[in-house]
This record gives sequence, C-alpha cells and structure tokens, in this order.
Amino acid sequence: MQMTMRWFGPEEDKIPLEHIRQVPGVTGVVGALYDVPVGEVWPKEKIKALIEQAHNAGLTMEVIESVNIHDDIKIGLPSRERYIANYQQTIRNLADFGVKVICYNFMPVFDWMKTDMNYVLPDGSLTMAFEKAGIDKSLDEVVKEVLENSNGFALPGWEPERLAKVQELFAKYQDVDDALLRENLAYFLRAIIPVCEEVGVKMAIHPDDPPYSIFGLPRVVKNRDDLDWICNAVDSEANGLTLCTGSIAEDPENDVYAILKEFSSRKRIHFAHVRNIKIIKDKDFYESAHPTQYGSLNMLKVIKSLHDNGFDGYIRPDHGRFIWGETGRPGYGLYDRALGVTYLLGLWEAVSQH
Ligand code: DNO
Repeated sequence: MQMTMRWFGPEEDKIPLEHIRQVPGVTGVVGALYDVPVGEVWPKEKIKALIEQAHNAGLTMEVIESVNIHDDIKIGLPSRERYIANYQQTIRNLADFGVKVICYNFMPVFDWMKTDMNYVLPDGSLTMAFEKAGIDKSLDEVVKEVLENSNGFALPGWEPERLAKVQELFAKYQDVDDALLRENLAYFLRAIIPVCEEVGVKMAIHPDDPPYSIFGLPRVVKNRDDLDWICNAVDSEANGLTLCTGSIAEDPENDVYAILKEFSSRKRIHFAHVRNIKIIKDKDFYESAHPTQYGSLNMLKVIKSLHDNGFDGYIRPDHGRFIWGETGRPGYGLYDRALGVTYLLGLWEAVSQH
C-alpha cells in the first residue's frame, strides 16, 4: 500500500509540495495536467516537467487523476476514434515517465456533484454536502450555484468554459441510455486496455458520484453489478477500479465492505479514495471527518476489507473539511486531509499487526 495525497500543480493548488512532504507516511502525490484540453494528447515535455516537480520534492507521482474522457467517446460519436487514438498516445506518454495508474470516470457531462460547498458542521468546520432538494431546481441554477461557491477555484470536471455549454452537451446525450453508455465504455476499454498491458499501466475507473442518475443522465458505475460488468467487459488486471468509499456509500443499498472485499480479492482495486460520509436522511449526506465516530462508515472495516484481501495499490484520503481557518479549493485543504492520512495509516498499522 502506498499513501498519497492529491496535488493540483503549482498554478492550481495553493498547497506546496514541501508541505505535503511533511505529512507523515505520504510518499507520493496524485497529479494531472490541467492545461491540456480534454481529448488532446498530453505532451511528453509537460508530463516530464510535472513529474519532475514531485521528484524534486522527494515525492513520487505514479498515479494520475484524471485523464478525462471526451464526451464524444461517452456519447459514441464517430469523432471518438480520434479521441481514443489520442488517449492511447497519452497512456504511452505517461508510461514513459513511470506512471502506473490512471484514474478516470465515465460520468456524462459532470464529474462529481454536491449541492452545498460550505456546509457548516456543529464544530464550526466547513464541508461539502448533497441534499436532493438542492437539485430540484433548473440545471442552469444548479450549475451557477456550484461555480459561485467554489471559492474561486475551477473544480475538477466543473471547468466554467465547459459548463457554459451545458445545455448543448445535455442535448447530445438525449439518446444515450444506460445500455448505450455501457457499450461505449466497453468500446473504449477494448481499444485502450491492450495499450495499457503493453506499457504496464492500469486503468482505474471512479464510481459515479452520486451513484444514481441525476438530471435524467445515464449512469453505469453505481454498484457492485456495474463494477462486475466493467471488470468482465475486458478481463484484464489493467482494467481496474478506483474504489471511492464515499461515492459508493452515497447509495445506502451498496455494501461498501463487501465491494471492497470482492474487488480487492479479484485484484482490480488499484487506487482507493478513502473517506467517511454521514447520511442525514434518505440519500442526503455530508462529508464528515474521516474517523468512524463522525460518519456512517466503519473505517476500521473499510481498511480491514482492503488489507485482508490483498489490496496492494495506492490510497489517498479523500476530501477533507476546512478546519483551523483554512480556505481554498473545496474538499482539498491540507489540514483535514493530513489528519485523515494519519488516521488511516494508524488503522492500517493496527490491522497489519494482527
Ligand atoms: C472528486 C474526485 C473526482 C475524481 C474523478 C475521477 O474530488 O474524486 O473528481 O477525481 O471523478 O475522474
């Protein structure tokens, strides 16, 4: 297991690598290029410069989160061929600089979705929340609210240029249902997994967040059966998962521990996003502090399910709250994520010694 933290690069992240280096037990950062348009090839010189920065700070960068998938691939337009060829080249370029895992998602239009970016907890800390009432509004209103409440940062997947065209994008998905989206995912995987196998890279799909349909859009990474379908679509270890405990747990019907157990044993979890959430009612929730007592997940069981079933990939704490007066990119402050790292490593040490 290797403990990492996400870092958004020198332009996009206010947390310096030197500070991440000081979090005990963190050996690497998870990074990405944010100035390459979705669908274009990531140039080698930019990859080299990015990864060198991590190395110069004494950290590895073996996981990329994310190389995003162009909507034309998800929709299945003829132009997907060009974007798939570009993706194959990006995989090769990343492999040349030691990248081992690529995290991605297959959510139409949006990446993750929250309705409150500054939800105040009883102890005065701020976190993100999702309440169904928050999306019972017009699409434009929801998009506007998320953009306005992100503290001046372009949130991953919520780039304002892209969302300016959100209605247009929605129209293109009009005829895409779950079955077609799934088929388009399989088409993509059949094209890229052989390249991954050749160059030693593992793909790791992130679950849908939330793991059910919103705004009538199709969703295909929601539960155990979806994950099983994806793993079987191309039966290769290179075709794997980013198991995000928070996202999976947002549907109370998902048995997070059983999913962690099954897919760790099947050697398909290459990257784990480990966070706790507190269900408020039905499917409404907020992202709590990591320890078990603050949320709805038993974090000891989460870590044990990974550890006891041979998980050997990368972990990162997921979103953190804003505490001690810190401000910045929602979910990605330093302090609470650092507390999360320490707690998760403590659990890992405990289960390792049994
Ligand atoms: C949220 C993240 C996601 C994740 C993508 C993977 O903060 O977990 O944005 O990076 O869904 O492509």
